Amino acid sequence: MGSIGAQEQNYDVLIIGAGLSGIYSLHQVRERLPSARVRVLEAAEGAGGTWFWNCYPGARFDSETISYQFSWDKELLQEWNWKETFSAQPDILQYIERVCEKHDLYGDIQFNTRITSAQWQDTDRNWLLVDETGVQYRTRFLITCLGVLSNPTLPAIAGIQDFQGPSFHPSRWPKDFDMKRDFANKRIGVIGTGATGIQTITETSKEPSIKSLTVFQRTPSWSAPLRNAKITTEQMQKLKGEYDSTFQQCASTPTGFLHQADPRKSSEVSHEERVALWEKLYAEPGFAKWIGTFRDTFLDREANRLYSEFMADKIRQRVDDPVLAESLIPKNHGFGTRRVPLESGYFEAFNQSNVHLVDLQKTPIDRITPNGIRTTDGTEHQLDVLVYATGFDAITGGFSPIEWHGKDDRPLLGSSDGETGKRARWVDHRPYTYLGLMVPSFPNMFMVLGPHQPFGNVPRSIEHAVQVVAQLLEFCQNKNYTVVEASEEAANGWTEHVIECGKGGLLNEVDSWMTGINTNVPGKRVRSVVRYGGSAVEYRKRCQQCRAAGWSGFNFA
Ligand code: NA7
Repeated sequence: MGSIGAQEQNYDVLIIGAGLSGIYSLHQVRERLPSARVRVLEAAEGAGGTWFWNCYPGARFDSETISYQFSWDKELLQEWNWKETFSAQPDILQYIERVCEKHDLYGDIQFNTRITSAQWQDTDRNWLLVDETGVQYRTRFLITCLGVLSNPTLPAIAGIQDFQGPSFHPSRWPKDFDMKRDFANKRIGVIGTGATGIQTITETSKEPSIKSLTVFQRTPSWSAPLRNAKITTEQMQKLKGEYDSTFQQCASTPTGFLHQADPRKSSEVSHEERVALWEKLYAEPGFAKWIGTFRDTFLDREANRLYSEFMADKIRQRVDDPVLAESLIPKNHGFGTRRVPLESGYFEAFNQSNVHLVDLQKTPIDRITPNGIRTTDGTEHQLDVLVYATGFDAITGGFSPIEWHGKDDRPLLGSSDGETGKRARWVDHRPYTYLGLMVPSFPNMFMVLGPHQPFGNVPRSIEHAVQVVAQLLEFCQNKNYTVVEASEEAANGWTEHVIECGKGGLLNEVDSWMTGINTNVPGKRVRSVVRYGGSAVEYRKRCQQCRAAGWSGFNFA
């Protein structure tokens, strides 16, 4: 690949982020463009992205480990022994560190480097990046590996700065945390009951030395059993022998998971047959109960209502106090229309005398005080520690901490009621992309797991996106192209297609991070289609067609 300058801070390819996307991008760039000067810039002090940051108690995969690891290193697949069906965060991080060591990736990853601005330089045909200390980096090509859930958001609640005890967002959990030492005899409060809150709450509730745990719930979640188990040596050997078929199976399903929907509609079968399938799924580990149910469950309101009622009864059976059980059952959205958090004893935690639920629909938070949380009924819930499991500025939000200037100085993000909104490519966080890989006006800037890509089984989506980006870079190198940019026509077509794919899906009719909502972020209060709702198989086919047609939809110079 041609050199772009003599100074040390000049690169051919820069990658932002050293999570799974970033480290595999580095590996692919090295493989396909061996002479390229490539570097990963990472804000954290270690690799792993999501799995580096989210070290809160209870953090673990709720997708099957076996299908949720990298598939590209066959040697490592045979070497690595997983301990559990759903791996815990420390084990995942250890695995990622092993990937980096084995492939000697650390030499090209620069940690503690937080990029704050990225500007396209039309004259030089490169990107100028600046980090928070003012150091500049120039690169011909830029691969953003920013993560879908990397920008944590604290709740927009009055008095948050007043709380005197320790407080943290789970994705910024103290690295030296020790549950026995730090939570012993403490009154702990958790705001938020999404997947993160549910893992944190369940794990914390199991610690016998805590004084109390108070859960502040605005919207209950349709949580269901994870059913984790240890993997024995014999089981691991067997799993290793099946990896080819495991990944083939993932490649054949719409979500990239091993599970797929039952081909029948719920209306086609009797009540007994429906319940038989639901009971079977409920007893299975992982997302079987979300993805494996009747195919109309997330398209047809009545089908969804029936399944939701079945799931509501399961919650009722697990919570001793019937009034409390009703508070824990979602009423404003159906099962699986938001991401289903999987748990290991979450509902039973509320049967403990030291675990309390504050239903914020009945008594909203008035403010955070120095000693706890005051609700609108005047009660002050006394707390020693406060956990804000209040989610992320998801998907487009990963791009927010960087000030983007594309071609003609166009911003990436802007609000419709501000000056920037007039020119921004993603007005009010509504994505506009081609294949979720590039944005017009942002030449040479690629996205791995950007908006408009399928998210399902994340490592499967990452591997595919990274390979497409690396192939496109290889194409540029072979043809001596120094600029590649998605055309407006292609981006219009793709954005329309993504919106079309989302129609009729119940998931797109519910507020959640998957529909672009975050009530704590101004400009994220209106739903938008942020992820590709078609099947991952279809997505890959479309990328393949684009490539086969000489990368149609991209302009080269
Ligand atoms: P989520 O799923 O976005 O959940 C955030 C939770 O925090 C949710 O229960 C919110 O209630 C609650 N929340 C947010 N802001 C507030 C305020 N201001 N007051 C009270 N409650 C609030 O984030 P997670 O981190 O749990 O999970 C994100 C993904 O990570 C997950 O889907 C997995 O893929 C991994 P709300 O529902 O908005 O009423």
